[in-house]
Order: sequence, then structure tokens, then C-alpha cells
Amino acid sequence: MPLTRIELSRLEACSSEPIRTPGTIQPHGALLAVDRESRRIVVASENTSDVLGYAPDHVLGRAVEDLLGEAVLPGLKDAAEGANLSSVEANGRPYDAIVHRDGPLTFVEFEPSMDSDATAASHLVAHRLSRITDRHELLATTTAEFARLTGFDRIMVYHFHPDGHGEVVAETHAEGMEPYEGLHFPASDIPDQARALYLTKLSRGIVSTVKAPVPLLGLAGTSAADLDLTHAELRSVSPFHLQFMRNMGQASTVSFSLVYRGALIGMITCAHRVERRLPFLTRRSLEVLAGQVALQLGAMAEVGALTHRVRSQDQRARLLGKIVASDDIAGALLDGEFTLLDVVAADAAIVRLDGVVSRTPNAPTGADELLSRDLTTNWLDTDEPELAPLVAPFAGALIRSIGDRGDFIALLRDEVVQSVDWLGDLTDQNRQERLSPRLSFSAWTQSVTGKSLPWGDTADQASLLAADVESALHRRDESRLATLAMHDPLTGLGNRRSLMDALDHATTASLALLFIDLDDFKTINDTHGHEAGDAVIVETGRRLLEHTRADDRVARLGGDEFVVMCAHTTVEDARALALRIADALQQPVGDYRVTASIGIVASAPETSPDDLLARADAAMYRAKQAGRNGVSL
Ligand code: BLA
Repeated sequence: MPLTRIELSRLEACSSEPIRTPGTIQPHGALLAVDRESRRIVVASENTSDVLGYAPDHVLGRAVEDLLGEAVLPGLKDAAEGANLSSVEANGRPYDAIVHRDGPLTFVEFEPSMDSDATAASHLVAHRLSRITDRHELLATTTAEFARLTGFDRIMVYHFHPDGHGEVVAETHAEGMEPYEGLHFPASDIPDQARALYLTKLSRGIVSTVKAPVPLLGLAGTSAADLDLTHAELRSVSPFHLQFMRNMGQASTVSFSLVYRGALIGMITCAHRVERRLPFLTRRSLEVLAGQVALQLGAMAEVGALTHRVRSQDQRARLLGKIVASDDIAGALLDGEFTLLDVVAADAAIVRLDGVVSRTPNAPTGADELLSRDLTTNWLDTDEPELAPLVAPFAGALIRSIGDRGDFIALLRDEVVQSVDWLGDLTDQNRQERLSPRLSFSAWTQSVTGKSLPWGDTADQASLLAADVESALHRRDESRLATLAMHDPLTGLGNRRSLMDALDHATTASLALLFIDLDDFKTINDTHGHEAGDAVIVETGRRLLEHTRADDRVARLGGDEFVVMCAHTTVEDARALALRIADALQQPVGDYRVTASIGIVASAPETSPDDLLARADAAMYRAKQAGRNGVSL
């Protein structure tokens, strides 16, 4: 979807809020930070009296064991070493003490203990989810199971699209609630710095949207206001987001990160209309469960992409086969039942190969000059205002250049009016101020015209296809050159080089060469001109081919000299062949009649191709001496 300027500025503004260092915590618990070197409490939340029964100025500067008794020490020590959690009694009430280390500090957070814990049940759910292979079923089962495990009244899975905007891809909600499944939301709803934080901190409980956050207090010399709460459970939440939740009618949420290969691919949010929280252990278990769901979703997406890639590779290979089998590469790309439009999924195509432009019948003609370059857009009007009118009504163009002489493959796509259902009207009418969250979240449909479907993976396919075509052109040029190098252009017979090549590769045993020289050919050239001479040479070549066997090789060495190389032949057979050839050649060519002198040699062991040819030449010379139209061994 197009990002409006307003949405871009909102995204920027929302992303700059320093949410890791709010200087406050949520009020349902208390936080202490202990300097490990001095073992003193250097930061305490202002509400320690309510939670722990000691005022902050009593707490700050003290050792934890002085405050809570030696009995807490083993628990805290274990917790810091990985168990994370111990139970402590404070102020006559049981608390979960959640411990983590960050730099020189050890954080201890106190949350009132709860009875219920869904840890055991989450193991069963993990097992059940692990057997699901269908994405839709996985998503639906996940929200249903999270609803069961948490008791929250709306569970959503979000998926983040490549441009950063999100979509509610699955939902389970209590009866009578407005459904959000299928709705999209802008990137600024969950801005960048929040997503970065959620990559490290895999869950967050937001217990109240109305109770005031509690400031952190520092021992003299310690700044508590900018204490990094990245890993803290009780970190207080962005006021923008609390407003968002109030506008949505959410009193509490717990959200889990879906992380795959180091990227936040989505989230699971559990929301409730009245205040509700989950015990720490349940949150941890659900983090693990969310991790498993992310792995399954990521693997499914990869398998899907792989299957798609294999299929497109097959299609490409099929087209390449057609290209290789044909002399006409443009024709192979554009004509027939299976064309490049099947490989790259487009509506029209223009190709320029060796400077020659060809196109599908529906492709525009006026834009060729602007197509010699690489370009990928599904929104020509905006991205390519100069090109757009020339290729109208097409809305998308994917161009890949071929080689460096201006050749290209250009693919065009029709406009597809896209409509997206958003989670609430995105315009400023639906906000108190520009930076405020939306007020209403009822589905709001936006239609976008002038765009084609995005090219996505197709762009890669086009690049690969362009490379295929480039190498096909290259191979064709090479084989043309090779053909030129090995062939006599006048007769199409092999030339001296092809003969020497064949002699090099032939096994010398039972090989014979006939060296054929036309008698008095010069006279024809001189008296009747070159064209007549050429006609005689061409006809001579044709007759030689006609009277030799398929596996004999006929070459024109130059001028009026020809050689026939016969493999697997005795001298007698070669002689018989020479006589037949002499007879065939003396038949009139139109008004002219020519004869030939033919020398015959059989290969001997250790004879080099050059020697063999020289001996054949000498034999021919002897035949000529002995009178024309003769054959000599
Ligand atoms: C955070 N916004 C979030 C979070 C969600 C949403 C899920 C993460 C909260 C968490 O992990 O606990 C958005 N909640 C949604 C959406 C749905 C939902 C889309 O239930 C769908 C049904 N938000 C705004 C604006 C700004 C903003 C205008 O709408 C900024 C000006 C900011 N959202 C914002 C910030 C956070 C956030 C800063 C991070 C909150 C935090 O962790 O402190």
C-alpha cells in the first residue's frame, strides 16, 4: 500500500520515543536494582512501601538480604544463574521475584504471586501444534489454544508484511466482539523501536491502561530516570500505546514475539476487556510456545517459497529448451502456446535481441527507446511518469537488460484495483491529533488504482531468464563463428581447417584421401567470369557430396582444390570412388564441361595429417601429369 506522507511522519515520530528508558514501571509490582560490586540497592521504584512494606529511602543503599532476610539469598542467586524466578514473602504476601542481570546491575522485580499456571498445559499444546502442517490450521489452533491457556477474551496473530504494515491473520474472540481478522494496520501502530525491543524481549504484559506508572528512584549519584529497562518485566508502556489500547477497549494485554531467523515476523497478542494478568511462568511458557509457532510458520513459508521456486525453475527450463531448439530466439520467447509470459506471469512483453524489437500483439509500440535498462515497478504512474503514458494502459513494468548493447526483456502488467481493509479509518479524521492513535477501529476499506500486482519473486525469475537469453545469444554467436571458421562459405563444405581437424581426430588405420583438382578451372574464371567459376565450384561440391558416403568428409581447401576423406576404406574402394567421382564431375555444368585430376593416398602408420595431405597432393599432380581427367595412386 502507498505510504502517505502523514503516515511516514507519524512512523518517524512514533519510532523516536525512547521506550526502553521510560524511568517508570507499571504499578502492579515493584523493582529494585542492585549494584553487584557494592551489593547495595541503587534503584528502587517509588511504590516499595505498598509492595514490600519499606519506604524507598529505607530500601536504597541497603543490601537485599538486610531488607528481605538471608533466606531470600539462595533463591536470588539461583534465579540470577538462570532459573529467573524465586518466591519470596514480603509484607506478609507471596511474590514472584524475577531476577535478571544487565551490565553491573542485578534487577529484582516483584509481582504478586498467582495461583493459576498454564505451564503444564502449554507442553501439551506444543505437542499438538507441532503436528500441524497447514498454515491456516496452525494459526487458528494457536489463537484457540492461547485463548484457552490465558482466559483472555481476544487473541490475535499479526503478520508483518515486507513494507512494515501488519495484518491480523488469525483471531479467536469472545462472543459478540467485533471481528478484526483480515484487517491490516499501518506500520506506525507498532513502530520500529518497539519491534527492535520485541526481538530481545519476547513477551510483555500490560496490566493497566489507566493506573499511573511508578517512577524509579536512584541512590544519590545514580540516575534512575534513564535506567535501561529492556529486559524488565515491569517496564511501563508508551503512553501512545496505552491510548491506543483504551481506544480499542483493551484493559490489559500480553503480547508474544514471533521471531524467525532473527526477524520479527509477527506477534501474538492476548487482549482482555477488564484488567487481567498472567503469572510469570505462564508468560515464559507461552514465549516458548510462540517460538515454536514462529519456527513452524517460518518453515512453512520457506517450503512454500521453495516449491514455488522449483516450479518456476521448471518453467524456465522448459522455455530455455524451446530457445535452444530454435534458431529464432525472439520467436521462442513470444510465439506459441508456451511463452515467457508463462514463466514470469505478465500480460504483455517486448524483447529486443540483436537490436531487433519484437513484441506480443497486445504490447505498445511507442516506448522502445525507454526500455533499455533494468526497472521494476508496479506503479508506473508514480515511479515512471515519462514511461507510463507510452505503455498505457499497463500499470506495472519489469525490465531486464541483456548484454551491453541495448537489448532487453520488458514485461508489462495490467492494472489491478487493489482494496485493503484497514483496522479503522487511517485518515486524520479518525484521530484527535496527528500523532494520536486512531479512535475507531471498524474496518475501513481503501481502494488503490493505477497499480499492478507487485512483481515479488517474479523479478528474480526475470533476471534469471534474461541471463538465460543472454547466454543463449552468446552460444548462438559462438556456434555461428565456429561454423564460419570451419566452413567454406561458397559451398558450405568443410574448409581446410575442418579437414585437418578431422584428420587429427581420425584413427589412421584404413583411411584414404582423394585430392581433387579441377582441370583448367582458371580458364573458366578468366573467360566467363567469377560468377560462372563460382557456379562450377558450387556444383562440384554438390556432386562430391552426392557421390560420397555419408561418413566420408568432403572439404574445399580453396580455389578448385577439394579433398574427400574416407574412413574404413581400402585403396581399391577409394580408387573405385575416385573413378565414379571423375565420371560425375565431367558431366556438363550448364554450358561448361570440366574434368578433374584425382590423387589417392592411403594412410600409413606414423603419417601426420600434413604429410598425408602432401602425399595426396603429389599423387594428384602425378595424375595431372599423366593426362587430365585421370586418377593416380
Ligand atoms: C506497541 N502497538 C504496540 C503493540 C501492539 C500495537 C500489539 C505491542 C504491545 C505489546 O507488545 O504489548 C498495536 N494492538 C496493536 C494492533 C492491534 C492491537 C495493531 O490490538 C490490532 C488489533 N501506536 C499508535 C501511534 C503511535 C503508537 C500513533 O497507534 C505513536 C505515536 C506507538 N505502539 C506504539 C509504541 C508501542 C506500540 C511506542 C510500544 C509500546 C511499548 O512496548 O512500550
